[in-house]
Amino acid sequence: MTVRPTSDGDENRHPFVPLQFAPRSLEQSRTDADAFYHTMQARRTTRHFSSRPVPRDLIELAIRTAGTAPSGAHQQPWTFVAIADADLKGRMRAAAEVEEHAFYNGRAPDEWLEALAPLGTDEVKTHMTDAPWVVVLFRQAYGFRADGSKRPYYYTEESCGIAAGLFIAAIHAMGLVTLTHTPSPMAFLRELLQRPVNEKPMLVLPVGYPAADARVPDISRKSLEEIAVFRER
Ligand code: IYR
Repeated sequence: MTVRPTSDGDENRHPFVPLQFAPRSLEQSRTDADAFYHTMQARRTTRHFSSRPVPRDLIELAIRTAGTAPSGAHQQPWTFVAIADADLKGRMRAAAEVEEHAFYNGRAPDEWLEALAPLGTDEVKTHMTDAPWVVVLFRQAYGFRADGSKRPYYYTEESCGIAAGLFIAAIHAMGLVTLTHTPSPMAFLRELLQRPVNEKPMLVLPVGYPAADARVPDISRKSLEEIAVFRER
């Protein structure tokens, strides 16, 4: 395929530069893909964190990695707030536990609680105070123009979902653990963390080392046959 020459006069377009692409053999691709798959297959979500500190530069790297995600119109509609302040983590935990208490005691439909029962989740959020870092992903539902009016952002949920996945992969690849926690509702996070009105809290990600006695449910992942359909002719 040949590349269409870019027309002059399209002043809004970014300049285009050659793609940096390092070709590799099929054999190398298979080796690399297999290694990455095995790395990711070993990832587990745990609710049991050690208080062992994690230096800030590792959290910065995970956020930089998340920030490589593709996004609608390249608007990069995410803000990661990384909290190590024990007092603030304590206030976040207390507020989350208020909401979660209501969730587990009447707000959630029975069918939802039945779906969660095998995983042993509950309203006690020790991970919010045990983990040395709690990272909150805020989705920028829209932006602002220079005159302060609202500017639409596109596919912000998809974009932030992809960024969250890359963050989780980066944390795992550096030998740390994280948990995707979704206090419901979580609007209290915007107030506690003093974020602007266009930022909607989306995910709470405690990050750290697992506790020495960390446990995980004995569950398996769906097979390739269960999650994929190929149509080759
Ligand atoms: N938000 C609650 C409940 C919860 C919901 C689902 I779906 C989970 O997979 C796990 C928990 C909580 O964070 O405990």
